[in-house]
Amino acid sequence: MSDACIFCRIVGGTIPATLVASNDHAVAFRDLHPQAPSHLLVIPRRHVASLAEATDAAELGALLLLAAEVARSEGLAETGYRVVANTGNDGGQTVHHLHLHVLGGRAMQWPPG
Ligand code: IU
Repeated sequence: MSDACIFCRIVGGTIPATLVASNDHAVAFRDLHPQAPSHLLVIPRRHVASLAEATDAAELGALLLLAAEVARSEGLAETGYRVVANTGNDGGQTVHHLHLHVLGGRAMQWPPG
């Protein structure tokens, strides 16, 4: 937990967010600037700076399972969706607390920009 980290503060409840689901390891909430009709972020409760620093397989599994759970609850399981972990500068990561984007509700393009 880091007071300087905005996502740690969302986990701690000192910054508001629209929470949609959680499990022992992870919390899911709506992205403040949605890039698709459904755009959620799934983050570990623990501060992990990025996927490159992740070491705990149970934690990563819990993140992915929560991503699939929120995709189902958003009604995306039939049509499909995208899960993205922007990692580091070239990956486009701007918040340095590991997060999975869950995007759906429209057809995605490939390759991403
Ligand atoms: P990125 O992969 O690190 O670029 O994604 C960070 C995301 O966090 C981005 O989509 C922001 O809109 C989102 N976000 C948020 O939902 N709430 C916040 O308080 C902040 C960023 I700061």
